[in-house]
Amino acid sequence: MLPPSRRDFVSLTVSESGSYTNSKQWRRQSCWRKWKQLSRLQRSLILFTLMLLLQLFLVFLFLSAESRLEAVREAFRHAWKGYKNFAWGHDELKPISKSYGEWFGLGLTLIDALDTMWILGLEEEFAEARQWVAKELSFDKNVDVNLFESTIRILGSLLSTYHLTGDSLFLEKAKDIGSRLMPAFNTASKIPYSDVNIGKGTAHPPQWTSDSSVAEVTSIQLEFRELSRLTGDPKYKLAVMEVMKQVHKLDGKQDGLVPMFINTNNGLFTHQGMYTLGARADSYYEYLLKQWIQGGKTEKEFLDDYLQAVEGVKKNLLKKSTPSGLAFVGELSHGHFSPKMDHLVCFLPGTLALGAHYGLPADHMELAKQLMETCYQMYAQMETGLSPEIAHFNMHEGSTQDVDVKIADRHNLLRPETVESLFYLYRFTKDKKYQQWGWEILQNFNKYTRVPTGGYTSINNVRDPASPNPRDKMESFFLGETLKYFYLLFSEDPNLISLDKYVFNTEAHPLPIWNSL
Ligand code: DMJ
Repeated sequence: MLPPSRRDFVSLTVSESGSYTNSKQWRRQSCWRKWKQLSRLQRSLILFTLMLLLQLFLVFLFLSAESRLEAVREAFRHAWKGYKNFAWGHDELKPISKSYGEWFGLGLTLIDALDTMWILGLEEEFAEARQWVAKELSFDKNVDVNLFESTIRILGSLLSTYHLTGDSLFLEKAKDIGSRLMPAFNTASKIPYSDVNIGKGTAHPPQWTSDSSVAEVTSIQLEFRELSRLTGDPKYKLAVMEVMKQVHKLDGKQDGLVPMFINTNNGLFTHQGMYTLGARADSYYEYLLKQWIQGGKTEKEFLDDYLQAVEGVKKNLLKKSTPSGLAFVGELSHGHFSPKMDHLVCFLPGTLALGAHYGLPADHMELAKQLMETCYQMYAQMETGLSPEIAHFNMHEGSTQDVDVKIADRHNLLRPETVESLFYLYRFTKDKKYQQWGWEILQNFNKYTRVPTGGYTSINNVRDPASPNPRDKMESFFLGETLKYFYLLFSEDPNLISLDKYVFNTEAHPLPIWNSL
């Protein structure tokens, strides 16, 4: 029995509103009293145990983050092993046939992966790749390259690697490829051709058309603008800004949404009336926001066009699926809505979240979260847990599943967009579910696309776990983007490529934000 002065009692106080409010307060006082009744030894023991549990919890968190980071490094090493053994210095690994494929003949995978190796801390692999760049890489070759692909993968990676390492080798190579790509802009309209011969200095459109794709001509700006800043030569920036100036003023947009093609002779949109956030338009929207960020938020036309486009998406392309009500972004063709969404569109949650981080309306973040869930479901609802290239969402009442996949769309090319968006969403919200979703996806890549002798392969059928049917190709963006974004997603360090200092190009190569230097 307690002495009278220490006996527990309940003191009730009436709040201003007249209700009794102190049961919590009472519990707190009672705990405090019990605590004071303990001996010093008992208190020390309890404190010690609590501290121990806290430390164990922190160690557990650290180890689970560390083991996920290590799993990404291991995946990279495995991919690199295949590339090194069977495709060294060539564009792409064919892991099943243990050979390689050429696209431009410029060691595309090796170059695309440079900054990933640096970020993952793979020093040995980086050193041997640097050696190859120093000794073997030559752009003085009679080859046709695609302006957009070589800008985002080669120029982008060289610039990024230069910034991360401070090694002037990469800047010299960036200047070389950058200047060799410039003939693409010698067109009647100044809208660049799709292809350039970097040895001959000639350029041309594809054989079947004089059009270029809108995404391609409007997603080379971050790289060429940065090249001008670094070299002090304005010609690169002027060329790409001219494209943006023209596209900004062009007729044929719908609520800020752009058609998919533009003619290099007259500079007008072609195939008008078709709007998508997928192939051939996707990174136009991404680069509007990112140029505004790169330039220190001063170039208002980019922001205006971006904000208008987001409204355009909401008004024309955003719908909900049945039965689960997943928000998705479809396509519009001459006023007819199609519930088709490319996996490529999954860059959008990340871009919207990045905009919200930079002060754009909070509802962009809400939309980002909804679309993120949808992109995750495009993986989770498949039998392999891997997304198809294209999903069709059901909208009619009574449908029992949200996502349908046409037979021709069942492939997975190891694309990065969903992992990219998961990275942004995790950085900004710290919600662990995004890391967990990414972890599931990485495990499914390991289960269905990893080739035992080295490398990962695209697959033909995400709906058949028993027979996913390998395509025998490892795209360079798997190393350049997908694995890099996995690593950044699992990292708890917000300063590992801080989003206040860097902006990622559309191939995941971080470039500096100018006013943050
Ligand atoms: C990459 O080359 C880039 O991310 C581009 O913007 C879209 N296609 C691939 C990845 O899917």
